[in-house]
Amino acid sequence: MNDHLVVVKAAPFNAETALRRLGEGITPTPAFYVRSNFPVPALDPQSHTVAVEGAVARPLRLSVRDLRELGVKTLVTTMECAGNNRMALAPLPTGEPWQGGAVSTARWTGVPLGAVLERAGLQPEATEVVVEGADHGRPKDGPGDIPFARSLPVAKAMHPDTLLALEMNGEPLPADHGAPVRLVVPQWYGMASVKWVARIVAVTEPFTGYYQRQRYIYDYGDGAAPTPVTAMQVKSLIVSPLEGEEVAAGGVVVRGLAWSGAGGIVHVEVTVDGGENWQDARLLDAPSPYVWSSWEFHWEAGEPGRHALRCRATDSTGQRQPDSGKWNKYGYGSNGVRPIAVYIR
Ligand SMILES: Nc1nc2c(c(=O)[nH]1)N[C@H]1C(S)=C(S)[C@@H](COP(=O)(O)O)O[C@H]1N2
Ligand SMILES: [Mo]
Repeated sequence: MNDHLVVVKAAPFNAETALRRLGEGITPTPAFYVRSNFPVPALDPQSHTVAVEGAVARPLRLSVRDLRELGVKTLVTTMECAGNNRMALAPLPTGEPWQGGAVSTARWTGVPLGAVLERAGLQPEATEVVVEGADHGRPKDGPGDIPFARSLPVAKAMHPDTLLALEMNGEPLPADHGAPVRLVVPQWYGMASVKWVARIVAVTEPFTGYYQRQRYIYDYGDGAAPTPVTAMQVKSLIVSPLEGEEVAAGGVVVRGLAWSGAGGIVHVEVTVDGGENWQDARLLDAPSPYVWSSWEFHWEAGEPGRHALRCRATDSTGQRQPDSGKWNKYGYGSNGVRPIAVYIR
């Protein structure tokens, strides 16, 4: 598609951000990763409507203009696909073979989903809000032709920062990212941020759709009941130097990113000696808890040859990135520490 993205699947189009394009706070829109389960539905922003139904006092059908008139706000969030770094798990689980680039950050402008639910008169017996996209298809092990749909607990749906986004980085949403309206759920893995929103249904029973119960679940294969994938786990990565790169001996600035769906990053450590010593990296910014932090580390690059660099992050709740991500059947939440090989000339 362009030199910012590495294609993982041509149709439906799925691509991850080239690692050399990560690192600026906001990811330029053409470099933002794309993850779509089905072909992109062609929706006309002039005539498209969003139905709001189920356990509400006043069912609604809202045009994009009606939505905007409810009042928009803008926020910046980091979004990561739950399958990001699936390739790091062994044995490799089924699913798109994502390496590390299915994570990006954008500035979103939209209407709080809560404002829409309030306008519709959300009833007190509602427990979840199902958001359905206009895209559909037949997953191999699925129940036939189904739309992409996920539910949120009412509290998350009513959170003032859960947005029905109309704009991305100051422009109308591009088709691949859910035009003309998508959900943006800060701090949760990307599957919650339903694109091409067509229907919002307040329900009084737990939602059992395919993407709620058969996919985007943690199934550890130990016989325990699978649990739904929700918040992003703590993770960090090195964006410079990159895997395989050669650097001159002397002072090298190692740069990277770190994020967590549980809140801000308080600590990033780096090891350049095979894990004998972990040293603190310097956090360069303290953005909102919704946004990745960038960090840097001064490495005195000495002996010529191959060196393994590693980083690990700790978030404000004390969660530290594990040495290896916990294997699960569909390969979600893979947040283990990943060494990269760098060569000193
Ligand atoms: N309607 C719809 N919404 C969707 C998806 C989808 O396949 N269909 N994929 C989800 C997943 S798994 C992710 S990670 C994010 C990706 O959003 P992006 O393509 O804008 O990066 O969209 C989510 N929303
Ligand atoms: Mo995803």
